Amino acid sequence: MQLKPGFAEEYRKRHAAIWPELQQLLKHSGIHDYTIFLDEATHTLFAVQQQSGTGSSQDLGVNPIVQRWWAYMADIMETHPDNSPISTPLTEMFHME
Ligand code: RM4
Repeated sequence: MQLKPGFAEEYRKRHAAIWPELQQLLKHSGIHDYTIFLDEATHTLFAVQQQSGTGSSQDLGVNPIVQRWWAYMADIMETHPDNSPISTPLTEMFHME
């Protein structure tokens, strides 16, 4: 995902206060060990998560809680017209248990 320049602290602050209902939805959807990193040079947000359900956090856009969260975050992120974050799925190149 992509952060707008200058909003790193605001992004961190908002996520430190993530809505309990969103956190509960993510967990109940099988998302855990979810971390988001920032490449400060390019403002790229790299999200990594474990998925024990049928999809990722980005597949939850039909849920009103996620729609409200995406609308809340849209002022500091690069988004599609529906406020969903513009994101690029990455190709796994190496994994070691
Ligand atoms: C991110 C983005 C993701 C959401 C996390 C919690 O900024 O909105 O879609 O899963 O926050």
